[in-house]
Amino acid sequence: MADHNPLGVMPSMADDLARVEAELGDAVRSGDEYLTEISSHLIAAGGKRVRPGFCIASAATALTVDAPASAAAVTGGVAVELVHLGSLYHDDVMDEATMRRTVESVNARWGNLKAILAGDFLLARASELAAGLGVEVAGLLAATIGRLCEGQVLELRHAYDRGRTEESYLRSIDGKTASLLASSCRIGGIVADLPHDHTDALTEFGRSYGMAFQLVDDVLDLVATAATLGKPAGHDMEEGVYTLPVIHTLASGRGDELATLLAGSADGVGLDPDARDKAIEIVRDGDGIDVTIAAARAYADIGRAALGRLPDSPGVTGLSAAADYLLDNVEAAAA
Ligand code: GRG
Repeated sequence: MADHNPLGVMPSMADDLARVEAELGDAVRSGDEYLTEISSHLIAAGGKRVRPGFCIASAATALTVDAPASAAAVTGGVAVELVHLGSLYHDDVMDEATMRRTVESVNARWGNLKAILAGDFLLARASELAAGLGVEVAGLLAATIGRLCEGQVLELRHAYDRGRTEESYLRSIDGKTASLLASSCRIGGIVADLPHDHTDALTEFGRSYGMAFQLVDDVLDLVATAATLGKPAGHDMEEGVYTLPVIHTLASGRGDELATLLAGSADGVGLDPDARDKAIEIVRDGDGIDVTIAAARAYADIGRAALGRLPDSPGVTGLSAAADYLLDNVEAAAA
């Protein structure tokens, strides 16, 4: 795990995540070498491994001292990362993305059909691993894949919709992002055989953190530099995905001005770079960014309160540090 990763406060985490890497490689090995190559592409490209880290840290809340993760916690982490990867493969096909994790996207390299099939293969391998962890984990992971689809379909239904509501936006990010972080924590709790109230508290932490995570991601899309993002700022607006800062600005005094700019874009056409930069300027000038960071902070607070229902442990310290880091990072970027 990279040095800046807050779960690094847990001494055993680096070794645990090295085990996750090895198991990820094993999980995507197929009898067909070509499929193995396509399915390994984004694993080799890196990624923060937040979801396996959360699964392992959640399982570690069962212990008061630092210790290597159990085999089941590592396998749970691999299963949730494989679902995340499968969703990235499919998401990049939908967005016609050319880059992911700083490398060429799978669809750009091998085409949409193979990217979809390799994404399916990743989900299949995730399901197989989850089944090995028991019926409850298998059922939970399957339900979570369904939640990702629901969140994504809701987002697609409101593409280019200048009347997209905050409620609809929050429901979408709950499904497409928060549900998998919630399940990553819950699976850690289940495999560690934690009492139900502890598993529920971890699930609530994961969901709240996931909401904050997506809100932060959506702010960064508007305030970070193109170099940091690996794509121009304002990409979501270009794609017709109107996130909370934009929804808030559309309802403000400069809403009509922004709506007129956005009306120049339509599915398949997009905003031209001048209109995009002007739209970013309008959103940054208003308080939509601050309102969104405040919403992220409120979710992080709910998550930390949920952790407060657990006894102190290295796992709780790691998860809490992750919530602090998320907010510190976006506040610095938006300053
Ligand atoms: C087939 C499971 C499946 C889903 C289909 C495509 C889709 C429905 C859902 C899209 C879900 C999606 C891509 C949500 C965005 C989540 C998100 C914030 C991704 C970025 O996560 P990071 O920052 O990425 O953890 P790394 O690369 O670090 O892992």
